[in-house]
Amino acid sequence: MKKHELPALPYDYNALEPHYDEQTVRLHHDIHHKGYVDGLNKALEKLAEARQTGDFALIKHWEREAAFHGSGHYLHSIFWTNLTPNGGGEPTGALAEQIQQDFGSFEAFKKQMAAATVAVEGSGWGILGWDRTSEQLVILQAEKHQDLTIWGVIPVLVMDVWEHAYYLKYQNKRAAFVDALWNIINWADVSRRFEEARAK
Ligand code: MN3
Repeated sequence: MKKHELPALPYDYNALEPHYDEQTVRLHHDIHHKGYVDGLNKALEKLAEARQTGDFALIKHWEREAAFHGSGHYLHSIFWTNLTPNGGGEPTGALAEQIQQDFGSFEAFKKQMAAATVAVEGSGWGILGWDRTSEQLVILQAEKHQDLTIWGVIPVLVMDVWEHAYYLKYQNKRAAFVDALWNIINWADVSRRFEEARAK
């Protein structure tokens, strides 16, 4: 069976300073993200075992574990590449045009994205995604990693607001962390994900 692996960071642990501090990035990637990869592999192993033995007594538990850890792993994999030391500013090209069309302006999009992300109840994410059904960009909140999704939406820009993502440096100031993220957004990556999502 195929094993999921923790992807390496595409930059050094301290590359996103001062907006995102080295200690948090190190813990976030090496401990938290790795935990989701390990949790997903374990859940998939247990489901394979259940198929072999025919004992599905714990099916709800392992399906839930697979959804939780799998969504955690996938969203973190997008999160790291959504960021870059040379980031910030505004997107260009097709993504910029689509944001203009679907949100009115980049400023209006940014305000809604930040407000939605800051207001996530408990642990979760702000997500900009491509909705293949309506063929437009939408902003979602995800509680934990997997709740409140719209099936068919492909995430292109994700903002992690679990406390582990910012607490060492920003304590309870989630809005300040979201504010800082805009300085390190990798719009080239977001644009690439958008173009790929739209082409599918
Ligand atoms: Mn996280």
